[in-house]
Amino acid sequence: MAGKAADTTGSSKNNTAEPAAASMADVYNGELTPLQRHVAFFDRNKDGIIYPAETYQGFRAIGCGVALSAAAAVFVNGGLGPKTIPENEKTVAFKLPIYVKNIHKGKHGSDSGVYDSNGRFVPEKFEEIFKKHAHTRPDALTGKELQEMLQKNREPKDLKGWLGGFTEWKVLYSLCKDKDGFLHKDTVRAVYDGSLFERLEQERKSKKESSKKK
Ligand SMILES: [Ca+2]
Repeated sequence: MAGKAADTTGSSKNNTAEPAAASMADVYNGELTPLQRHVAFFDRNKDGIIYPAETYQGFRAIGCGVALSAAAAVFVNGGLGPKTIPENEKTVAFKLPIYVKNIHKGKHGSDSGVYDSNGRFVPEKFEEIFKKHAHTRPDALTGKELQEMLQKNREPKDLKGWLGGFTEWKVLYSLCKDKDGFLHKDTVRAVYDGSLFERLEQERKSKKESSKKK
């Protein structure tokens, strides 16, 4: 009895190679979340992955010193990177890549909640920062008020997340405060929508250009 072995194994031979690594840049084909836009600045070659060298270049481009930029590259990529690696993505861990696509997975605790867990902007939370902490003027924070906010946001036992937020805000404050020591609301808003870094880089470039001409 030669039972007819039905060929049920749908052996669909797929000879086309999987489009693996190249697809990381696809993140830029769709609409970015505000959180993705915020970090995309640091993806200097727009391949969808931020390597430490790019973080370094990005920090330098907005006006941070060599030491801070180098430290940022190690700590930001070391801290965030591993959380953003896509499943079944083979990666060389010591290269500390950050995947723009998955940046929302790298969100740390003790933050202001202005980005939700999907990386979207939450206007109410943004307003809350200034309602709660801007005592001197409604549309800006002093260094002291910033400090107060950071203390309030701190979740117990979350030193790492808190340190991350602390550093981000301190860097922002030192780069962007006005001559009277105020960090303005529209500046902070521009951090969250991702436009501030590009603006800072442009400003620095044009400053350099004008000093060359002299
Ligand atoms: Ca890149």
